[in-house]
Amino acid sequence: MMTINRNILTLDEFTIMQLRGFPAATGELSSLFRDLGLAAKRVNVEVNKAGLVDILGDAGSVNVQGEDVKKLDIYANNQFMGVLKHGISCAGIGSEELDDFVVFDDEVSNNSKYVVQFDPLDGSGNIDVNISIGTIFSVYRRVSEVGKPCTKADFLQAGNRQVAAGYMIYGSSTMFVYATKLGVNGFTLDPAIGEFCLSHPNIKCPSSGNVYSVNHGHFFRYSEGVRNYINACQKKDKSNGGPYTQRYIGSMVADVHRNLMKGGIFMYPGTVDKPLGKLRLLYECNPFAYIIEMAGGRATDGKQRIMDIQPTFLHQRTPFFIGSMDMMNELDTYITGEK
Ligand code: P6P
Repeated sequence: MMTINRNILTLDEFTIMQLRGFPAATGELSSLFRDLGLAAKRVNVEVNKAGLVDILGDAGSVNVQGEDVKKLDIYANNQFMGVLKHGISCAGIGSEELDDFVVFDDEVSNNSKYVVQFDPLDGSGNIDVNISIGTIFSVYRRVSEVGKPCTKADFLQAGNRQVAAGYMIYGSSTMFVYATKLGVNGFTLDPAIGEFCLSHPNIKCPSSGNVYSVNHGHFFRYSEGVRNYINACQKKDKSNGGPYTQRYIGSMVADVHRNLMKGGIFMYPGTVDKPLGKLRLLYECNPFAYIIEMAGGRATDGKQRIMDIQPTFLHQRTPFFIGSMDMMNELDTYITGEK
């Protein structure tokens, strides 16, 4: 682990310092994080004033998910796509807001090493009621030949091939949290200087916690194993790691961020009518799965490691369970029927 001996270390300084130990590093990944940080600052400005200007409310359109699209979704999508297209590191993107992958196909982009999948503004249904929302991203090294346009194969890699992943949370403060094989680090935006500053170095997810996050409204549509685990959570007391608290904001970035920092489990199970659940594999589940594993936790679809799922299309969904190692291991015993 790198020794931090500065009062303020900005995102740019940190990423450069981290990669100093890798002579082969070209600086493209540092540049990618700088691009993402710039877009996040721009989105943050609009999120912070969403109630003041007519950026709120439906844009009158419906996205590929069939969901009403808020104007901020479109704005955020365009900001992230713009900085990545005009940067030096990204050959193409996949976005929740776009029907298909986007190959940038210009001379600089075709010579870029990475592709990025992102959900530009997750939890956007909460924009109108001022609940924390976020951006989620996932970075892959392309498998296609550099120098040519990237291909679908670049975007349909399993999550275990991610080289980085992260999220921004636009909440009481705005944070940029990202993971690489070197660990998970959190940066808080200092509005006074317009920089993301290292505030949470070397984040580790507590091996257990007492928070469980799930939408109880779907309870009777979950599998028996999941229902049994939820019942067990409600019966916890001091004798077995409880009592537990149920916390569910309806904004995954906020729920998972809290559980990452304090310990806990977040569940978006499949249901009898929607066996694959709601959350998308490529740009919601894989990134958080990478982050939680780098922080010492686990993420599964109830049967297998999320990052081992071979994607088949951009918007595919998966049941999603993520959190502290011990809590995830206990969940398994209910899903497999041991308990
Ligand atoms: P439900 C937001 O729309 C989102 O994708 C996640 O951020 C959130 O955790 C989930 O959906 C909430 O879904 O069905 O519980 O309202």
